[in-house]
Amino acid sequence: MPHLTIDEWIKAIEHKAESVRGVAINEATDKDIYYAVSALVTEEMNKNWLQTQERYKEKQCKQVYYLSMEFLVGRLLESNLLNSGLLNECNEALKKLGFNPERVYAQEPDAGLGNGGLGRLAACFLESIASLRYAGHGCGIRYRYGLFEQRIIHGHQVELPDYWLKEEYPWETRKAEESVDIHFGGDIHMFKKNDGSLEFKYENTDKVTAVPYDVPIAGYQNKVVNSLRLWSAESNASDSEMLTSQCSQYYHHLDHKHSIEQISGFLYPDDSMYEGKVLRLKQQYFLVSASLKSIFRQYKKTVRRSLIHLPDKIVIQINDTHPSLAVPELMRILMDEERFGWEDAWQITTKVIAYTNHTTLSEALEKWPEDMVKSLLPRLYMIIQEINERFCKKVWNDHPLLREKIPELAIIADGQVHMARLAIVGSFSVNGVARLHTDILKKKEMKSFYTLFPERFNNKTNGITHRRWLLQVNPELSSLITDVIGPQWIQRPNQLISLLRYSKDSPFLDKVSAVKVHNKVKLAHFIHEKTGIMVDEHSIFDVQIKRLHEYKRQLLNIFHVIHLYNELKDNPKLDITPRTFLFGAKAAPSYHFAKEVIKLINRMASLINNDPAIHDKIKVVFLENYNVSLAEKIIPATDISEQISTASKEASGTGNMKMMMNGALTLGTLDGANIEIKDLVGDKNIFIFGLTADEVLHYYNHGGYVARDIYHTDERVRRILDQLKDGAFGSQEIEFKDIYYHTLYHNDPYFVLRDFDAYIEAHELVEQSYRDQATWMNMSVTNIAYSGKFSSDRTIQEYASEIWKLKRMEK
Ligand code: 26W
Repeated sequence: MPHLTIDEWIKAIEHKAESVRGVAINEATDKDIYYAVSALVTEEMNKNWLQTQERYKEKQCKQVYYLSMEFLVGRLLESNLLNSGLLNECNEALKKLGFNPERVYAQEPDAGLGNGGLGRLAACFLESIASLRYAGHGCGIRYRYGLFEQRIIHGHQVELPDYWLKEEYPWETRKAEESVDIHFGGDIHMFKKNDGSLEFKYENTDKVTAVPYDVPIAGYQNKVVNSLRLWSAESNASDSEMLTSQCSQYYHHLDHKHSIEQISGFLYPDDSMYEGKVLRLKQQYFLVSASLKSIFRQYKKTVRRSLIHLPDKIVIQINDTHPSLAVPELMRILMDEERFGWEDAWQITTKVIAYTNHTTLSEALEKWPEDMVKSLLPRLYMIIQEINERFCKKVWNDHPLLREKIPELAIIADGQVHMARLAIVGSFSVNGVARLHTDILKKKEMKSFYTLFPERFNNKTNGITHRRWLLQVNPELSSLITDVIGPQWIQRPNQLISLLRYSKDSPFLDKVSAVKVHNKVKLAHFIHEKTGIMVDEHSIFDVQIKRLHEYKRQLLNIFHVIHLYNELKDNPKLDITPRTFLFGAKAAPSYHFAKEVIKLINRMASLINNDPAIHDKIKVVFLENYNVSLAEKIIPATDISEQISTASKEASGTGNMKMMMNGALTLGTLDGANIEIKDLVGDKNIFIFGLTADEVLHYYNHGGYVARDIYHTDERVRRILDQLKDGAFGSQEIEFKDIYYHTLYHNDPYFVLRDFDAYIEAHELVEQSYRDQATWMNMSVTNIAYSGKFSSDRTIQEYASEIWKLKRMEK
């Protein structure tokens, strides 16, 4: 395929449109062409997919399985073409046929099988694993409904179901013959065998069939194709079972079938907020049990050695605690099905499982009620109890100094099963996702565990795939880069550092600047089409795109906008660089405060954008339904990347990396990976403001912060808050008293008021800096040059050599 000429491509597309869609090319719609091209690239990938699997079997190389409740892959056609080396020819052929490639690719629904950072990270990791020729696969759930679709109606968020599987999804292959059965509930019978060992039999369990759907993950032009295996829950009651049942049981059967299918029905829309819903626990066990069974099957088929060698061949990375039932489930399989004793099973388990922590927010920590675990997963509950008892005994005996800490170390405590504790005790590696985050885990959040197991803790700073987030989304910038430093950066992103040589080269800077303007014009058209708002491509595009959460402080951002608006109203002649403030954010459906902030942003947008006194000096745009494909449009057009979380709260952030890589300058706090960005580019090339993590933690520990003091001393702050309370921005039904009371009477837990002054000052510096375009562009290119470190290729290399102990497949 790669050697097809453009004319051959045209023929192939015409042919496929006929064979898979039954249409002649001159009648074909964008959708028809989308399916035709997908079929072509699938054929190419399938050959390599088969060969890759054969090679793994033959070499019996060690493999990593990345278990995750979320894979936010977005659209796949363009990235599959790119990685298969077919993108340029395909684009040319499409144009010759009279199709707009972008419109064809836009026919694909976003696979929104994730909430935010954690899910998108999983997708970036799979791409880098394949591109670096590692044997590694994803295991997740094929939710019928992805994250809700967000509409903004009268300024309010409204959620619609995201039925992304409405039409055929061309990337998945159903593998019914590889289905496995998953058991819930039931009774456990214990037998003593002649040799004295115990045997467990389960009866009356609820059986659910897990059917895998495999999605190919192509490496960048290297013929490697790995798998993402997504499990779908099906009822296995056969028609004959239905037939023999009583009429009265017919509806009961249907009901039962429906409740089983619910297990892979929808993705829980909560990001960083734990909810003790039994269906979510079912989903977690479903993912874990199905994945482990399929891993065992694969191992037995290819390795054919005792399972005692499992850790030499397999490593399982669990993405946060959501799949941490892998620990007791692996123990169960090894003991009850494979007849290992406790000690051996424990040895194997704790050499196979590694755990990544993505948050220290206490409200996100998973704890399941003991009773729920016991009734849904009785055998796992017994195993967790045993793990807990042995662990607590060991602490008591071997670590007298930690005895008093046992209540906060115990896996089962106060009627709950603490999943992070289970994950730490049952794994050989615990990693955080940025340097500061890992330090906080060690020194604070998981201090006692760190004392017990210092060798387990390690940092793996996050990364993003630069092939999607630079090469694919910003082809113009990519070709400028390739023009001056050659194309090696695509496989070795660190080589972007060679751009430093051009960071003062005016002709080059002018071209980079022209590309930014081009991307801003494109985004401006899109904004106009979607919202009717006209924005000026010469204004500063100031962007905050991420889930809406108090700790991410979209509120601080909009307070600054209100402040600017107040200033302009007081002094309409004020000479400022025009600014476009862009927001994209979904709020969890049950998160009241977050929804209030969305309302406020939209309210300010309609007020400011339509106020003639402002003379278009500022515009505010809230783009609805922020998702991967929208991010791909916004990021290349960003000038200022808002990364303004309360220090210590954002574990890493990855949007910060994507925007830096596209030449945006970061306006941020010393939080998450912002710190590592700052260390690389230097203070001159980033706008840092606000409290440090130490200062924030000090306030939490020692008090001393009184939000009302700032309200009384800073009249800018007082004015804004009073405007919210007094209905200055609204009519009767639109008011923002909740924000007012929450901020002042709950003492502003995320330090919005405390950081306000520093934030305003940082914005002033941004505005001045932008006036000097030569310096600005120098800063911008410096950021691109240093962004190579934040490629997920670097992250994956670190996981592979330091945790997984994997070697790259030879070419
Ligand atoms: C149980 C509900 C729930 C769902 C998702 C709790 C917690 C989560 C995730 C941990 C939230 C998440 O996506 N965390 C983000 O992970 C990114 C990838 O490591 C980081 O860059 C972000 O800083 C972190 O917030």
